[in-house]
Amino acid sequence: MDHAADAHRTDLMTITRHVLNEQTKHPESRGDFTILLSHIVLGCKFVCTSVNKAGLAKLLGLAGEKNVQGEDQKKLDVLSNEVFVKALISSGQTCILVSEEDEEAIFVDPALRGKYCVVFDPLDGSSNIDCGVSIGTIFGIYMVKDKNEVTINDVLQSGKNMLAAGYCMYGSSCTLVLSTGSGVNGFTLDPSLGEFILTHPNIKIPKKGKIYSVNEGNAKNWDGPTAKFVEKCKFPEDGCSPKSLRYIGSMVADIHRTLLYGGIFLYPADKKSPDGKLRVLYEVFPMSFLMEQAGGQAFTGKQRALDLVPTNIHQRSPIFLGSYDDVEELKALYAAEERNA
Ligand code: FDP
Repeated sequence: MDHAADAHRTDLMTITRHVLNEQTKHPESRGDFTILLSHIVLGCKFVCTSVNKAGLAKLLGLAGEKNVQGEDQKKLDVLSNEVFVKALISSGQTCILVSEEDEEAIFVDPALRGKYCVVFDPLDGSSNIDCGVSIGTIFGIYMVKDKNEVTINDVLQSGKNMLAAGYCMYGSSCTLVLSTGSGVNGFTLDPSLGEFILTHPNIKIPKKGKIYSVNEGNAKNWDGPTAKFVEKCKFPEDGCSPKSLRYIGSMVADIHRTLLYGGIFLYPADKKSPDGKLRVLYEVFPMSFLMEQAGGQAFTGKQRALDLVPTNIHQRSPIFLGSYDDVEELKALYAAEERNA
């Protein structure tokens, strides 16, 4: 019997145990973050279960449709939003919530307030729900200075002020990837235990990758540097092999692959959408935070993504993120264009 392997198998590092371990590095901390995270984890488990049984439970389809009992059906993204909003408020640790699903930010009742702001997309990649492709929840966490005097500016901060960020991918397995600012760790849900177990410790993105990921259907509207970069991926000038194209069209799944295998994910500006498509607060920032923590880079075409300061909660930005060297190559093309302008 391999006792070492057996000891490893039976010594389960759950996400709560991992965060409590991290907490011991901050003697001043009182466990508030651990409580907040356990409520996020609960939301993820609920959404995971709902996604898995969506077809059976007839959760698919448009919000407002009636099911066979004549009851109003909730679309999965509407349901996921409700679950996360309720889980976050009931944690007692939040003061402002910004969700992709809600036009306005939610200011938590003062009696239930804590010191954290959570920005999130409860179910990203929703156009993929009905065909069973991987989708996910994305979240970022800020801390306010004074929970008694919160304003919208507490969330309109640059991404580099985030305390933590992560995503949960509902795919062939349910994987939660988290950074609290000291590296990136991945946890997989063991359905029999109902616990997320550390399966991908200290994720580091390869320095250079062999994959590019972009919606090429938009190519006719791209700017010069993006078009040139993609051309170089296909027809490299340095004798390297061309890169492979992989595009799921579900940000969490595309970023998850990019983190693990390396390469670059692009959602550029184009003539029709000069600000790109993806939202700064709950898509661009959390993914950029994770990418940098894993050793990669995130760039908007003009600046480091985490340096952006959004002026409205649903603002969009072009984004390029992935392996350090691949993003560096793209940055050089933007710099060259600026020199020649
Ligand atoms: P979706 O429209 O399905 O919700 O921001 C949402 C998002 O998906 C991302 O998850 C995904 O990366 C992107 O949009 C896909 O956009 P395109 O269909 O324009 O490629």
